Amino acid sequence: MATGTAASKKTTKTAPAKKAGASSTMKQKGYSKATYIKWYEDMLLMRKFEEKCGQLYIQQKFGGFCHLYIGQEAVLAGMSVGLKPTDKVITAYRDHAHPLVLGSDPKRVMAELYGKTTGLSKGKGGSMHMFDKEKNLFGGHGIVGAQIPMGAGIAFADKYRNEDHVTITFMGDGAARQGSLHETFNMAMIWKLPVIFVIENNKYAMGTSIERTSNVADMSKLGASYDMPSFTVDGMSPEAVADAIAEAAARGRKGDGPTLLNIETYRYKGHSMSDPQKYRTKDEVKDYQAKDPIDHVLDVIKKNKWLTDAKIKTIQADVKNVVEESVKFAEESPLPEAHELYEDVYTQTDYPYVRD
Ligand SMILES: Cc1ncc(C[n+]2csc(CCOP(=O)(O)OP(=O)(O)O)c2C)c(N)n1
Ligand SMILES: [Mg+2]
Repeated sequence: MATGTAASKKTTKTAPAKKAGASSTMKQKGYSKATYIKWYEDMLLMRKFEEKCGQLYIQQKFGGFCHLYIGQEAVLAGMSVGLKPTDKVITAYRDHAHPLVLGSDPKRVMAELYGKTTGLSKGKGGSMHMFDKEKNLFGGHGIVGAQIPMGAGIAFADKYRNEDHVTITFMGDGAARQGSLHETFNMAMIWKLPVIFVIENNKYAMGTSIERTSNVADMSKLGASYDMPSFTVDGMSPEAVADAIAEAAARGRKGDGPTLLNIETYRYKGHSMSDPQKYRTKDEVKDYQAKDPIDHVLDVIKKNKWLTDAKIKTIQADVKNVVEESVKFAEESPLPEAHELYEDVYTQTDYPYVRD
């Protein structure tokens, strides 16, 4: 990973509250040809999968909610390099892309959206509840902020068992305003839990901007009163995200405790599928699209002549094919039977309060 072209200079990490373990000048590493190609493939899959989800939702192929990740892909691309596969991931309801980047079968992600038995959560969770135990994905949570204490709990379990894992706990800028964040931050710092709290700061909670809900708009300051190392990261840059997450993970593994990353990103689409987006201008959206992480990564690949145009076209065709196959699989899969409603509810199979 240390070879190849120098990473982009987009990093804007700052340490507003420079405390134990925090460095205000995190160095940006160069990333290899293989990493850039992987980033391109992964981010293209996330983007195309989500575009397809949007189309399918409009066609009423599946119901429930549907929150698309389009625009935020660099956050997960960076994570995939900064963490190990054995590390744990927990997030909110904008969660279709997480299993994709963690290596879950896209067919099972699509089947979950369709509510089919072959889905990641056996069709019982839908869009907001993607879980994959094998890939250490602990959901997919629809209650805003619910995953914040749970992420710390997972990290606590690893610390208690002397396991060398780190838990990354994603939350939105709106979720970061839940009271449980403060209890969690306090305990995570007291116990020096191996957890990375990531605010996926896309500037809005539904239609409400940070400026309308926060007296202090710099969200990295939320860690200050807990002396938690806290940084702001350019979330349109996979390099900056990978650097920040790798450094935070190293801190967690060393026993130095949690890190807060305020990752500044942007969602190009509405909050969910029914959002007229009156709270922002088209120019604001265009400004972020001009910094698109997929375009950036492809640019680096082309400038370094790492892939021929033919090979790039092959990747694009392969991604299209994976998405189409996932739709076919989801459509052809069976719906759950009524009796499945009572299964997987309690881990204790003879739980006394379950009746036929
Ligand atoms: C406890 C709770 N309150 C309110 C809601 C309704 N709600 C769903 S999403 C959302 C906005 C959250 O925004 P943010 O955390 O910034 O995440 P984003 O959608 O931007 O990814 C709200 C208020 C909810 N699901 N749960
Ligand atoms: Mg938000």
